[in-house]
Amino acid sequence: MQLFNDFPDGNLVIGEAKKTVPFEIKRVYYINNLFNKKAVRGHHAHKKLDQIIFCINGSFILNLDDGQTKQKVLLNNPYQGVRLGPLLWHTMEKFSSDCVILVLASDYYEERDYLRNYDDFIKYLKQQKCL
Ligand code: T46
Repeated sequence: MQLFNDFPDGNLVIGEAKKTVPFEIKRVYYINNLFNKKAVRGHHAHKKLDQIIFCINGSFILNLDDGQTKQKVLLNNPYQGVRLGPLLWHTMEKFSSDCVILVLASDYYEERDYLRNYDDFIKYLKQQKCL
């Protein structure tokens, strides 16, 4: 992403498909109204979908798991996204009440691309010879 830092008149952040964003963007979605302090979203992995996830306001914790290694990432910088590639089990939690999440996705919504059960995720990794 490209940042034009025009402070005090505001910042401009730009992403261009296949330039600063490493794939063709077919879908954009955002998540807000994250007032429930106990909310945990995600609990899934994608088979093929590539995504970049940004916290464009506030903060939250992104938990990543590739079946072998677990990682916790604090997202609190609107200028730095995290690549959320395929076959990464992820959950999102500890949202600040002003949190706004923006996601750039490489494909249209397709429920068949989701692995929403952790055991199925591990089985799928083994089938794909990733484990
Ligand atoms: C992801 C994380 C970061 C649609 O119908 N179209 C869409 O484009 C999306 C994103 C969702 N939905 C439906 C599917 C569910 O019935 O909206 C409902 C809530 O989706 P979900 O529970 O998957 O929401 P999150 O926040 O757990 O996950 C979302 C994305 O779905 C997922 O791809 O990687 O954000």
